[in-house]
Amino acid sequence: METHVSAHTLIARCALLGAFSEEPDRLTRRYATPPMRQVNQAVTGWMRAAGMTVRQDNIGNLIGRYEAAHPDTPTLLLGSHLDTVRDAGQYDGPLGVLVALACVERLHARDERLPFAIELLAFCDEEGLRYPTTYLGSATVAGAFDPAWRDLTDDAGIPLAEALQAFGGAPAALPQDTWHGGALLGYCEVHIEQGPVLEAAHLPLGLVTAIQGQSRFTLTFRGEAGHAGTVPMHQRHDALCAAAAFVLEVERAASATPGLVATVGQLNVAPGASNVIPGQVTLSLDVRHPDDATRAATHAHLRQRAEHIAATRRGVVEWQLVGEQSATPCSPQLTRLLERAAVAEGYPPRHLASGAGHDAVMMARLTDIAMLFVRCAGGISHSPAEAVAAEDVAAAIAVLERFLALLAEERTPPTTTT
Ligand code: HGY
Ligand code: MN
Ligand code: MN
Repeated sequence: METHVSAHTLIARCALLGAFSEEPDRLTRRYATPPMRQVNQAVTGWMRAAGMTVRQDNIGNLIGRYEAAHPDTPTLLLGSHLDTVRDAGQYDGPLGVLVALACVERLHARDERLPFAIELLAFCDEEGLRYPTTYLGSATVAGAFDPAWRDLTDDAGIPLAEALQAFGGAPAALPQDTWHGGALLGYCEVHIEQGPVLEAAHLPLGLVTAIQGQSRFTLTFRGEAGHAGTVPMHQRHDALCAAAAFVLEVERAASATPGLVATVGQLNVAPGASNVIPGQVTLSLDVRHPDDATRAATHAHLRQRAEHIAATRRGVVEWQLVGEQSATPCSPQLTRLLERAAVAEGYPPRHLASGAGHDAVMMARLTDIAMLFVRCAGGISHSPAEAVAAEDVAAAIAVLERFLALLAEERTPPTTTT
C-alpha cells in the first residue's frame, strides 16, 4: 500500500484547489475572498492528516507546524502562496505548498521527527491582485507589513482592514503575526520556474541563485474628457493617447537595456465610453532587472518621459510608487545543501536566477532563503496553460525530502563511542 502522497495525487490536489475560484470559467483567487477560505479549508485538512497543528494568522496565512523530536529546537520554514493572478494556472504557488506538505506527510507516515520543527506557510497574498501591493502574507510574517496598507481599498472600495476582518483576522493584532517562534534555520520554497530555461536544458529542476528586483508604479494621465463628435482633433487633450505613447516608450526603453523587462499590464480608461474622449487613464508599470541601479535608472528615465509626453499633450501625469523590492540573493549555504540533495537524487545542479518575484523575497528579511524551481511546460505561467510533468513533481518531492534529511544530519551531533 502506498503510504505517501504521489506526484499524481499532488497534481490532482492542485486541480482540486484550482476549482476554487471567484469566477465560474477561469481561475481567479484574490486575497481574503470566499475561494481563499475554501483552499485554506482543504489544505487545513491535509495538514492535519500530516500530523501538523494548524492555525490561520491575522492577515490570513495558513500555517501548519510539524513538531521536532525535542522541544527548544529551531524551526525550518517551508512555503509558497495560495492566491492567484486573474485567469491563472493551477501551479504558481500551490505547487510549492503541496510539495512541502507531501514531504511532511512522508515524515508523518514514517512517524519520524527531525531535530528541528517545520512550519509550512501557505501565504494568503503574493500576487497583489486585490490591493495595490504585493506579498501581504509573507510581509506580515517578516515584520514588513506597512500599517498604511490597512487603508488600501480594492476595486469595490473595501478597505484592506475590513477584508482581513471578514476573513477572521484582527487588524490591530497584525504585529503579533511577525515571526516570534525562536531560532530559524531558513526558508525554502519550491516553485514552478515560470520561464523556459529548464525546459530548454532538458532538466526537471533548478537551483535559484537570486530573485531579480522589481518596482511597481501606478500612473495617472489626466487630459480633458469631451464629445467624440464635436471636439476637433487639434483641440483635444486625450489622456489615452498620452498613455499609449507612454506604453510604447516603456517597450522602447526595456528593449534597449539588456536584461531589463518592463510591462504595462493594467489600463483603466475613464470615463470609458465609445463617444467620449478619454479624460483620465490609470495604468500599472512593472520594471525588473537583476541590477538594482539599472532598474532605478530605467524608471527615473521613464518618469521623465511620462512627464514629457503629458506636457506635450497639455495634460499632467501623476506617478505613484506601489512597491519596490531589491534584488534578493539566495543563501549560498542553504543552496549548497539543496544542490547536494539534488545531486544525491540524481539531478544535475543547474543554477538560474528568478525573473519572477516570490514570497522568499520577504522571507529573506527574516532568515536565509533557498528556492528550488520545477520545469513548467513552455515556460508558461500566469496563464491557464501552466503545466508540470508528474516526474518533475516527483523529483521536487524527492529533492526536498533529501534536503530535510541532510539538514537533519547536519544538526545531529555525532554519537561518541566509549
Ligand atoms: O509578479 C511576480 O513576479 C510574481 O509572480 N507575483
Ligand atoms: Mn505569480
Ligand atoms: Mn508564485
